[in-house]
Amino acid sequence: MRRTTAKKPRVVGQITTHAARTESQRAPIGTQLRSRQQFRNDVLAGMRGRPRRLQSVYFYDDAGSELFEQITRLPEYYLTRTEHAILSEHAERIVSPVLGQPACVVDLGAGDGRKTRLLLDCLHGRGADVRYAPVDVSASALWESEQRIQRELPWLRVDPVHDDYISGLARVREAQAGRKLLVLWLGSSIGNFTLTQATSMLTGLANACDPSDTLVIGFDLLKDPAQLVAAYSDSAGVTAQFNFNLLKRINRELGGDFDLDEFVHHATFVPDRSAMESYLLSRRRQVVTVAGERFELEAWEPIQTETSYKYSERQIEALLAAAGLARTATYRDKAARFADVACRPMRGASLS
Ligand code: AVI
Repeated sequence: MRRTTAKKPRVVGQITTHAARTESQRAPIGTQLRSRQQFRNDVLAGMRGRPRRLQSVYFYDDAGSELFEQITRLPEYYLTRTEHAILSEHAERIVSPVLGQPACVVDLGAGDGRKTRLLLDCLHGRGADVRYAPVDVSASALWESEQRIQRELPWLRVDPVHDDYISGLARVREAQAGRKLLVLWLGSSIGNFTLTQATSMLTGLANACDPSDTLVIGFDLLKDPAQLVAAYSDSAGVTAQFNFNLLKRINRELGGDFDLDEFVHHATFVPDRSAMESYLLSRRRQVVTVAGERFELEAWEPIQTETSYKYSERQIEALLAAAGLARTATYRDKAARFADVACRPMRGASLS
């Protein structure tokens, strides 16, 4: 469970203000702090549109974060397990670019930290002088990852950064001068970004790094749609609960009156978008009210709640090139379900 109680994290960096954000609808998921007002505006705008859409960034309140942790342990949700196995098998090679001089592992959205720990343990085992900088817009998530990692790896110096990913990384780069960075953006988080968002995020990360730093990005790969649909429509119904939690949150925080029994969770693969798309379908014709505004839904009308893009090799290549990143290594599982791709900023870099 995410804790909300108090000991304040020792934090480098600053909170990005809401006022500074003017293009919230188009800003990348997970890269900004969002107020209640912003939540209300985004939900109302999304419900007025056709097709109706709710942004998946709003899944992650305390209950949603807990449900996501449960999803990562489901038999059908192969992503987390597979990436963990890849990192475990290739840890030595993955950390090798930062060996031989002081290093800092930067974690963009740490999650429960199990995967990052593998790499930190490996660096420690090789006698590396390493620090750890988790970056997150959520103060409670940051506090939790700091506490957890300090408990598990008491030897480690942790320098948390409360900020969005791009400016957080730039602050780490400055604060950790003289250290090579190993920047981790794991878990297929990039899959919840459109191609445009992913390109601008990676470009921003590339520009925030030195050419000698290394980024490792976790991509979920294109595969048999049957496996994909099972992963997003699990038999225990946890992903459905995760999806419904968004309606609960709207009811609680925005005075909504969604009747959860009147909606169905639906996840489908869309080949021409290389994406899994998740929906809530209205079982019947009904009127729902959010923040005093009425919405008339037809029977079986969809509300889209999430897109999870899946990548081919060619798409990864094109994305990295567009962002000014050069691939230095690719680590895959045997069944080619998932890939962790290591890369470096191209500007003036020698890729030795
Ligand atoms: C966080 N993100 C990468 C997950 C995904 O696979 O798109 C969120 C998720 N949605 C349903 N299950 C997991």
